[in-house]
Amino acid sequence: ETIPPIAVREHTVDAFVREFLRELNFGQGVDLTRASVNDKYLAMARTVRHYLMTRWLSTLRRQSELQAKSVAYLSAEFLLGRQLDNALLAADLEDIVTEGLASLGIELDELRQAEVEPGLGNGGLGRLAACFIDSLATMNVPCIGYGIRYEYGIFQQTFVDGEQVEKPDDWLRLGSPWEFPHPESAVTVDFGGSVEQYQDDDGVVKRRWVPGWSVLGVPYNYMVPGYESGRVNTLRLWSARATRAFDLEIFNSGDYAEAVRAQTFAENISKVLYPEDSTPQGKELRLQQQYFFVACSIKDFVDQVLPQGFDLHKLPERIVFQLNDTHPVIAVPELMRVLVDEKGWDWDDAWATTQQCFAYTCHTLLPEALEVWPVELLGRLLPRHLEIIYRINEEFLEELREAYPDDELRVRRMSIIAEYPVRAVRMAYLATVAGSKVNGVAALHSQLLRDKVLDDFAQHWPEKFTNVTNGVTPRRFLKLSNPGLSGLITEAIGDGWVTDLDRLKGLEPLADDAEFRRRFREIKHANKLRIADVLERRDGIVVDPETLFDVMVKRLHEYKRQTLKLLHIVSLYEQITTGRLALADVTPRTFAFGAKAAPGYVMAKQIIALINAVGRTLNEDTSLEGRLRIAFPANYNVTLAETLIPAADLSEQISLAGKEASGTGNMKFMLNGALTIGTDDGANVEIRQLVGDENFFLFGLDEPQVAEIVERGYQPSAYYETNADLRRALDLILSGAFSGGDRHTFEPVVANLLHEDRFLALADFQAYVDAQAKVDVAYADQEAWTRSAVLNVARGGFFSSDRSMRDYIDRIWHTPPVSPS
Ligand code: DL6
Repeated sequence: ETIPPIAVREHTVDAFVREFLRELNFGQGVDLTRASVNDKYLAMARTVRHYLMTRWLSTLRRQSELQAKSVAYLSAEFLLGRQLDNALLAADLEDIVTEGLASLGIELDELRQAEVEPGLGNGGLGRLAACFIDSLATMNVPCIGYGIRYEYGIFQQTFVDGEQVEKPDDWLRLGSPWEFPHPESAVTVDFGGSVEQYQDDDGVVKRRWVPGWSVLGVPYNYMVPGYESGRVNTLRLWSARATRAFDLEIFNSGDYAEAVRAQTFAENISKVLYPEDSTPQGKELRLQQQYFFVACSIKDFVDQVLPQGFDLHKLPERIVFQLNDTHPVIAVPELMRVLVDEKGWDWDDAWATTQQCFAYTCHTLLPEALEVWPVELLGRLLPRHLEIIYRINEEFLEELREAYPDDELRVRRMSIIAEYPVRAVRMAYLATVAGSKVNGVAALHSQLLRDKVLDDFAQHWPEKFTNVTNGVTPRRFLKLSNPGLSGLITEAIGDGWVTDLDRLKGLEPLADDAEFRRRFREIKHANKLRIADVLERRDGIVVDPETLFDVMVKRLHEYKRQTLKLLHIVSLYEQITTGRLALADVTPRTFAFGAKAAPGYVMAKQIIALINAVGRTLNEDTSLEGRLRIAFPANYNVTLAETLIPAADLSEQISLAGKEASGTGNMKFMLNGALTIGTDDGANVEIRQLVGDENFFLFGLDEPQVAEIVERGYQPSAYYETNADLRRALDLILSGAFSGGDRHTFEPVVANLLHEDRFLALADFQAYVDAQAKVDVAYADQEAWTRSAVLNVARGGFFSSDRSMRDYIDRIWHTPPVSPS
C-alpha cells in the first residue's frame, strides 16, 4: 500500500495549503514572501501531482499483477498542451486549489499562465496522439505512450515585418514539474558498424550486427491521468545521452570542444522536433531519432515492462504496438532483430509473432508525405535492419509471385524497395506488410487509401484495411476550454457527456428553445470577449467581439488553401474600395488565422507574409470602419486554440477534396458551436452527414471531380480570365497594393496560383465566394444561426476520441478495459 501525504488524504483547502507551502519551502527552497511566480507554479504543480500519485502507483502495481494486454502507442509526436488544468480536472482539485491559493493571496490564473506548453508535435498527428492517451486513461485501458523528449519542441513563431521568423522553443528552461526522469533505467541504442557472419554453438551460420557507436536513452515518465477513472497511465519519452560524458584526457589538453564532441553528437538526437508537416526531408538525424525512440521502447517493454522470463511467443497477448504513421516503422525490423539475433528465434517464428504485434495508422494522402529512406542511408546507419527489410521483402515478393504469376508489374509496384529515383525503403509499404491492420483516419481517407494510395495492398489483403475516424478529447476541448458552454450543457443534460459524448444528442430539442439559444449566444459572446482580451494582451491585436468570428487555424500548407480564404477577403476589399460593394452590405467579420509554416517551405512563408500584409492594409484602412479585420496572432499553439476555438462562429475547413486525411480542428469547432464552411474532404464528410446539409456550408469540387480535372489538364489561368472578381483580386495583389507599391513582393504567390495551383484554389474560388454569401445571409438571422450552432454541438458526440478508442479496441487492438485498483 502507498501512503499518501496527510494533506492528499484529507482533500481539503487547508490540507492543500499545507502541502503547497511544504513544496514551496522544502521543494523549491523559498518562502512565500520571496517566491517568484515560477516558484509558485512549480510548487503547485508538484503538489497537484501528489494527488495523482497513489492512482499512478496502483495502476502500475495492478498492471504488473494482471499482465493485461496493453497498447503501446509509438509516436514521434505528442502535442500535449499545458498539463496543469488537465491534472486539476483529473484530481478534482480546481475549487480547492483556487480557494487555497486565494487564501495566500495568489491567483490560480496567474500561475496557469506560467506554464510553458510542451510543444512536442507539429500539429494534428501529435495532438491526436495526446487525445488518444487521454481517452485510454479515462476508459481504463492499459496504454503506454512512447515517444521522444525533444529538448526543443515546435519552434516559436514570431513575425518580423509580417514575415515568419522561427525561434527555438526552450520549453524546459524554467523547469518541468510534470516529468519523472529515470536515468538509472537508461538503455543503450546502437548505430552504424557492419554485419558479420558467425557460427553458433550448433555450427549454424548466422548473421549479427557489430555496431559502430551507441547512445543512451534516458526515460522520462509523465502521468496520463484519466478523468474519473482512477487510472493514471504512463507516457514515456526518451532523451538521448552520450555513453561517456566527455574525454578527460582531451579535456585536460585544453581542447574543450573536442572533449565534448561525442556528447554533443549523441544528445543532438533528441535535441529538436523536426518542424516538418507532411513533407519529410531525407535527414539522417530524423532517421536516428526514429530508430532511437523505437529501439528504446522495444527494449524497455521486453526487458522492463514484461516480467522476467516471459515467453515472448506470447507477446501478442500482452502488447500491440500501434505505429502512428510511418515515423516508428523501423520498429518492425528492430523487433525482428531482437527475436532472431538476440533471442535466437527461427525467422518464420519471429515474423509470425512480429506481424501480430504491429498495426499501422496512415495519416496522409500526399504522395510526398509517404516516407522513404534511401538504402544507402539506412544501410550505413542500420545495416542489420536493412538486411532484415530485404529478407522481409524477398519473402513478400515471393508470396506475390505465387498469387499473381502473370503480373510482374504488380509485384514490382508492391515491392517495399523502390528503385527510382534512388533505391529506397518505402516505409508505408513495410508497415502495411508487417501490420495486422492498416487504418486511415476518416471514412473518405480510408476509402482513398484502399482505392488509390495502397490499392494493390488492399486488393491483396482486403481484411487488413479498416477505418477509424479521428476524435478529440471532450475533457480538454470542451469541458476545460469552454467552461461557459460545458456548464450550460451540464445544466441541461447532466454531466455524463464528459465521458459519454453521445449524450450531447440530448441537446437537440433545446435548439428550438429560445431561452436556451439566448444563453448559448451569450456564452459565445463571452468567449469572444475572452479571446479579444487574450489577443490584445498576448499580441497587441484588437478585435471587435460584435463581429462574426471566421477562423482558420492549422498548419500553413498549400493543400489546406489559406490562399482561398485570403482571395475571398481581398476580393471583398477590392469591391468595397472600388465602390461595387456598399460597406453597409458587408457583414462585419473578424478573419482569424493561426498557422506555422515549415521553416524550409518557401511558398508557405510567402503566403504568411501576404496574409499579414493584407491584414495590415485592411486593419489600417479607416474607410472600412472596422467591418473587415484580420487577426493573425503569431505562434498558434494548443494553448491559444483552447481560447480561440470556443469563440468561433465559422470554422474554415477548405482543403482541396482528397487531400486532408481527416482534420481534427474541424471537430473541435463543431463541438464548440461553430458552423463549418468546408469541402467534401477528410472528416468534413462525416461532420456534414451528422449535422445535416442545412447546418453546414458545403462548397467546391469533390474528389472524383478533382481527379477528373487534373486528368484533363488543369488550367488555372482560365479561371483568372473568366472570373472578373478573381482577376481583380489577383491583380490587386500584383499591383503592390499590399506591399507598399512593390509589384514584385507577392508576385511568386500569384504566379504560382496562375500557372500551377496544385491544389485548385482558383477552380474552387467562385464556389467558395458563393458559400460565404450564404454564410452572410444565415448569420443575419441570429436565431436560426444559433439553432444550427446548437445542433452542431448536439450532433458532435461521434467525434469524441473515446469513440475513436472504442473503434481501435474493437477493430484492431482487442485490449479490454481493466480496473486500475
Ligand atoms: O490524423 C491526424 C492528422 C489528420 O487529422 C490530418 O488531416 C493529417 O494531415 C495529419 N497528418 C500528418 C501527416 N504527417 N505525417 N506523416 O500530420 O494527421
